[in-house]
Amino acid sequence: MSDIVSSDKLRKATAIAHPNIALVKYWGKRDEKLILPQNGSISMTLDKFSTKTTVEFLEGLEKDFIMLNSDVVLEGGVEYEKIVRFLDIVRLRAGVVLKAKVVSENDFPTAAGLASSASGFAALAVACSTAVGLDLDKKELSILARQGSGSASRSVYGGFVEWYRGEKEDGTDSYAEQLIDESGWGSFRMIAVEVVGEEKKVKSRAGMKQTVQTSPYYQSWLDTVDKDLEQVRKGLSGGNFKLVCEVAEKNCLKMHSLMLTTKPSLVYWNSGTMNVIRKVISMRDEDKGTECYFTIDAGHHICVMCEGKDVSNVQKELENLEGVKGLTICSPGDDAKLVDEHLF
Ligand code: 2P0
Repeated sequence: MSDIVSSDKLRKATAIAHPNIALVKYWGKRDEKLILPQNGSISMTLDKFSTKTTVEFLEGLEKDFIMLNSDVVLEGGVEYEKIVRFLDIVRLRAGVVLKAKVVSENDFPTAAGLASSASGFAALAVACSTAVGLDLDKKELSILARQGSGSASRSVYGGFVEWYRGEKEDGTDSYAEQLIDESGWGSFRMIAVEVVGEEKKVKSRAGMKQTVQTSPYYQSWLDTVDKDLEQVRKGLSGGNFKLVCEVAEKNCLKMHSLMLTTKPSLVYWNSGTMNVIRKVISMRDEDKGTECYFTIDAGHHICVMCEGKDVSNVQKELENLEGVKGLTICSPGDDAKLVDEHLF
């Protein structure tokens, strides 16, 4: 696809996007290059964290200049190449050859266990497409963000979001759409629990590839995930907290079963993660128990879902657990959007 733009459309642009946590997970690709998933997924966008990114395509730059978090200038390596590859997709589409200056800041530490690639590539897609003079709608932005990182396709939207698997080989039907906006279920809380421990050794991209190739349970995952999506969609549209979270927790456990049965095994949890899991289950199972559930991505950190009325109770139980470093209470966040204040 090519939408050649004239050079007077070039401008400096800045965007903000929030990370998301999946209720039904994405784990495995059917196309590595276009980043097409093996299955659809549903997530909640988190209000408390964000990535802000400024992009400008400039004369006189010999290579793309990329700076992250105020002081890290990427000079090469995997992260640099990932971003340059993404800029190349945008340049090709716009018919622009100029190199870009990209400055990006997260207001959350990578150690908080949230995938910065989701908010990172969603913010980059919005800022970069605007800076180069492309006028993309939300669907096109989601498709573009997806090509940076799969989960970024969902962070284009706020609230609760579904990313479709799609069937086409060119990926034009694999994009995200909003199911409910951020005000549609304002009492839903996702408590991001930071757990003490070392950074993960196997990143999601490599891990999910190994799983597709080696886990004997991968076909069972694919056979059951559509039912999970249907149930979560039903729970979200009917405001059924228990249904959404029961399915989300089971879906997370299924994904971790895939990880455990990957060769070599992907064991992301540690003792702190287990302490939170056990506490959530025991709080729920007590007489007049608190309605709370967990979900975990590819790491040792964990998120706990509850309703606004139960937050202080859940917080009290979790904050002093061994291995827990900190809690951030998140509500549904909003769409990725342009802002006026630039980073340079
Ligand atoms: C998700 N994760 O649905 C799942 C659950 C982690 C566990 O999406 O290779 O950084 O860039 O498409 O999006 C993390 O994977 O991977 C992820 P790429 P991404 O949120």
